[in-house]
Amino acid sequence: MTGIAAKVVATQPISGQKPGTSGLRKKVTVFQQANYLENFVQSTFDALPAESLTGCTLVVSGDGRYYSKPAIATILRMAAANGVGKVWVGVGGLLSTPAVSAVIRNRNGGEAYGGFILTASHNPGGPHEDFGIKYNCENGGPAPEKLTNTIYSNTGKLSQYYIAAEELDVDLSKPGSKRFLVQHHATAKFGEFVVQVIDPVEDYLKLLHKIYDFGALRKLLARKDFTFTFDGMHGVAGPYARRIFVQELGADPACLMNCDPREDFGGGHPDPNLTYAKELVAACGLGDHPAPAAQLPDFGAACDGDADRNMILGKAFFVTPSDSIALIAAYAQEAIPYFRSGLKGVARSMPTSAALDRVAAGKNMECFEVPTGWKFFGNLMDAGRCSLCGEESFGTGSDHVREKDGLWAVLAWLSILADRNVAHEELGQKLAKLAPGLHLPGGKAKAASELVSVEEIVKDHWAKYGRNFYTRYDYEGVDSDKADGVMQLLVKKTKDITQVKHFTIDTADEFSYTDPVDGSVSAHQGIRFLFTDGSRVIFRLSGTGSSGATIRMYVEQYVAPNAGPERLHADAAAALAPLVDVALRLSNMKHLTGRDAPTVIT
Ligand code: VG1
Ligand code: CO
Repeated sequence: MTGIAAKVVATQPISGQKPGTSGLRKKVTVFQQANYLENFVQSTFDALPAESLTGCTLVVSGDGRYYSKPAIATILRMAAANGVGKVWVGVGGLLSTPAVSAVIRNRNGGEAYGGFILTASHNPGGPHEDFGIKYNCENGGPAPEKLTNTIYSNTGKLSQYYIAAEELDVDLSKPGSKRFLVQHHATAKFGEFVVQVIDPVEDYLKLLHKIYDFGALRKLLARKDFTFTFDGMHGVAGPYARRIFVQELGADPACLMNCDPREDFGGGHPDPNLTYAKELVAACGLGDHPAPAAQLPDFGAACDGDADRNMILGKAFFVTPSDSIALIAAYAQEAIPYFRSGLKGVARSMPTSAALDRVAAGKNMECFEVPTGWKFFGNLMDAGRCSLCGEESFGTGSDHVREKDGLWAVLAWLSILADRNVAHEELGQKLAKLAPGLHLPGGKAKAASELVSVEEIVKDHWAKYGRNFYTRYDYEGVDSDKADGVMQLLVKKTKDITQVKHFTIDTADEFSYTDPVDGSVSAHQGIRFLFTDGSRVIFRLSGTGSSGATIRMYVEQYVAPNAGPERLHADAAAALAPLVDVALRLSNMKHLTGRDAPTVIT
């Protein structure tokens, strides 16, 4: 084998390469600028200890969006010249974000040292849309702020990068292994560099088998009266959905929509929410053009571009992500074998509703409140203090990996449905024998064989814990100066306002988080107004956009179980209208941004 030399390329710092909430995200055209990707990758390698990097195994893959293939080719060449020993790449360059986490943690007994995930997640893809890159560590989770800060500081002083002098000819279309002899820039010695193309689903599926009762899920999907629809939004979730739902659980392939990954996500915005997952939303009987009632599936779900987010729907019924994590926490121990011995604790991001806190209090568990972004959950999970985490932004997950996990969440919900329905049927049969004429709980005369729906399960939860009405308004593409103006005004108001209409402020501040495990402090994590009746209004600027600013406004109001069904089941928009008005007044949103309405409401 003839060796490939390492080339030293002179470069200059490029400004603006600061990783945001979840990696560096920019327009593809920005990533295509000379040295843009190379500078960031070299800055990452330089931030890692040389002794760990040399000879290590890394994972490099992503959601398959436009520009992934050239980026993978470049990263492979740079990894080789930087002394990495082996890289695992998913077939087609595809691995979902949670699957990367699973591969880093578990493949070959946790051989990998880390990985690059190539995705801009829920942002659109294509030549004029977004690309992104994120580094994950040995625990399978996103690099903590300490590391991303070092990477960023490296980008500001970089003068050269190292790359194999030739293209490495690798066939990504099927599993296989290829060896190269590449010069390591630091030692000038030639060493082996292996690229192994792996099945993207295998390691992840193995893990899911340890978590869920596939037999019980198969039974649920086999019921004639249970129908289900999954929307892959043309992201990387598709191949996972096909393998898990169809091959493993026996679902009809017709249940799957948009499950072939495309570089531009079919021109859509691969964000599973009521605005962007239009097709699924309509199929489930919601939105502007709902399908006729008779055709609605009992359960609908979608994932985002990199399959770490999820949306859960019932028949014409939307489960808010904040409720979703609370319900999973409530049912985990009885419905999911992985949690049989109980939960170690739970955590949510600050803007996520406090529905989870109520379950935690009921079960006497620790409940942590962290800043927005999954990287803040990692320490808690590594320290064994937290089993389940959730974000209001359609992110749900557990300590099985260190990323949020869309398909995991869908299986969690199917497990809850399976559990409730088995319990319902058994109870119904017992009752029929012992006391014919008596009805099953729930206040309805329901036959033992009749399906317990998503809506009933959520309403039962509200009846027990109360309901946290919740909404988020996004103002996308706002001029950055105007957005800063809104935030400055709000910071000022935290200090000098105590009353807005009939809402009295209990606490108003900028959220600052001290990590209970390593003591690190993350300040300026959003502006909070907490009212005396338990309702909250929160504002923060998005850290995942690629241009302009996005203001997020989060509004939450709690209604206790004893308020009765009429108030508990009220329309969310109507119930929250007075508080939304308070939030708009506080921020002077219309005047300062010139926006009459948000671009997205979830
Ligand atoms: C958003 C969400 C946040 C989530 C992040 C990454 O960040 O609010 O909860 O962790 O996206 O999700 P921001 O800073 O734009 O509000 V994903 O699916 O992009 O990895
Ligand atoms: Co995502």
